[in-house]
Amino acid sequence: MMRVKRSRLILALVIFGSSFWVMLYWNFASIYARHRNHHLRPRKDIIDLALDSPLQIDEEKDEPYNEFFLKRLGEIVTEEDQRNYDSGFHSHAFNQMLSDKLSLQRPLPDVRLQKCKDKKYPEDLPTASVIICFYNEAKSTLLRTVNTVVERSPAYLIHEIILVDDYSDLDFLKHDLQNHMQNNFPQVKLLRTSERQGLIRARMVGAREASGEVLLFLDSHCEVNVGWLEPLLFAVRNDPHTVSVPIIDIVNSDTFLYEASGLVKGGFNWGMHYQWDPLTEDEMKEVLKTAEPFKSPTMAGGLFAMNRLYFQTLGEYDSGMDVWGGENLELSFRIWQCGGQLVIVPCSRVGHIFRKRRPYGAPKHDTFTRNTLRMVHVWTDEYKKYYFHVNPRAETVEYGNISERVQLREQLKCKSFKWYLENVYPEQLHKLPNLENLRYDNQKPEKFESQFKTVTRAKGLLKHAGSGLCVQSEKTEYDKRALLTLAVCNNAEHKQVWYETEQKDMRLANILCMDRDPDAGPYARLMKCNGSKAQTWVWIKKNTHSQLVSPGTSECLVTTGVDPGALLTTGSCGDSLLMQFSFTQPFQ
Ligand code: UD2
Ligand code: MN
Repeated sequence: MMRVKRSRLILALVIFGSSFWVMLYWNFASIYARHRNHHLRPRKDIIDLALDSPLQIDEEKDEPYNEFFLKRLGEIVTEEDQRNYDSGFHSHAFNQMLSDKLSLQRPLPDVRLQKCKDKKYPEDLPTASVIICFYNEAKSTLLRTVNTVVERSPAYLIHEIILVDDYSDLDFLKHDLQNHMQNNFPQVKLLRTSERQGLIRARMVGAREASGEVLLFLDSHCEVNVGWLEPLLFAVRNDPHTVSVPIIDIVNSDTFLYEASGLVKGGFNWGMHYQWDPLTEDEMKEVLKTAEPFKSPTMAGGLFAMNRLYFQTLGEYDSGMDVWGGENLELSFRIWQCGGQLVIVPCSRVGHIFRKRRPYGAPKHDTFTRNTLRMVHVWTDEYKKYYFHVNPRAETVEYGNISERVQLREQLKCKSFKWYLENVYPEQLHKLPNLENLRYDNQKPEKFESQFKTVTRAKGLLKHAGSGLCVQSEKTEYDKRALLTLAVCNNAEHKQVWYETEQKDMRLANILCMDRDPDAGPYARLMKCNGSKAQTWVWIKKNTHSQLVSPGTSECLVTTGVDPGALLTTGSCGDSLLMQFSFTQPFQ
């Protein structure tokens, strides 16, 4: 009896012992493998081909997405560094000097939800024609876009990569790119427009040349992340009328740090600017639980996958739209109103360099407004009044002939914008601007011609409700970029007396305009009046107080504090006391 028990004990010990060692080995092996993957380096020959002075990276110590590494790499030591840095920002509005030093496929943090890492996709996914349009893109960012697509996608799913050069004039793009592609990326087709078309028509050129089942559009300064492709294609395969969008992570335009974006969906404000909206609590719970695609009212525009034939039958893009802007909302509304759907795929992550300004001009002035007008007139029905309400200047802007697009809408038997708002974007229905209850807290407009022939509607002190202080500037005529501060109210014309004009700007002493241009710095300031959106202000009356909204961004004027000297800026509108103002009669 004892003997039997003892031998069982020994057997158990042996089994336990050996499985312990096997497990230990597996653990180490997988940690090692992960470690190696983590330091996965791009093929050196690819780096060498792409960059004039390839970067030496110590694989074990340096991680190109690590903040300290990037800081060190981006250090400006010599005067030449400084010149490169400046000229890079000038031409591309990002840190080209740093980009040029990074490899074409640096390791990126895998920022997917844990659930995504376990998902499996069928092998018979549709193939993709990746379409990348560019105008004067920097060499390193363009090649990094192409290279990450090639290296981070299963080759059999990439039917082709189509580059559309929208009539760039940079040397490398004009002369060497074709050869470079032939030698290094044979799956790339390079097309050129015969004159500058703008990104919207350039994409149509690419799409018409494509023959893959799915069109996959990318901007020319992206880095696709691990596993990006399959979930996008899977969503389209399951329903060809579904258009899928990855989560667009942020490649910081100055530091090139890769930052994960939150789980948000696409919306818009009544200036018809795209905006990111939070998920509802239920949506968020569901996404965290399943990591499945979720519906989005709009898309940012640059990155999406769409069945090629569906893109055609849905009317491609509006070819009357120029250069930049508006096409993303147009396509979003068209998809939803004409029977399709738009989803964001949380398991697909693509980094994109978000820039603070666009580094290129347009042959025609302000294409955003013109394109948006085309969209508004075709798709938004009676709701267009809200657009004109926040953007009154647009009423006089010419937008060309839209009859073909109106016909398209009829032919596709698309639903109304009311249906869209009620069913796809109900949040926005609750936030309609109040057309009646605008401006003027306590006075009737008083009309008179100013020296600039603008019509003044009201004149007064801009009083901050929270502090009882008034918005003022010390120096008007002398410093055209003076900041605005809170100060004890007084009647000094050149410091605190504001004139609100028919053009909806706010002029101090009827001379300089209140301006909130994010490119000019973090605060509101005085500037020479120029009729821009940054100088347009609209009063919105809330229950007990008023807010001054900048319709360009839909943000509200807000103070940084309640003491004299606090600065003025803008921020997301809310109920904060710091955002409450009144326009009161002077001299009281
Ligand atoms: C966003 C979109 C962009 C587009 C735009 C609205 C993302 C990440 N980006 O602006 O794709 O939908 O909103 O129109 O959602 N380009 C040309 N020809 C031109 C001008 C630009 O080919 O005349 C290229 C450009 O090189 C780039 C792409 O079009 O690859 C988008 O331009 P962008 O990066 O300046 O636009 P972005 O990201 O500010
Ligand atoms: Mn872009």
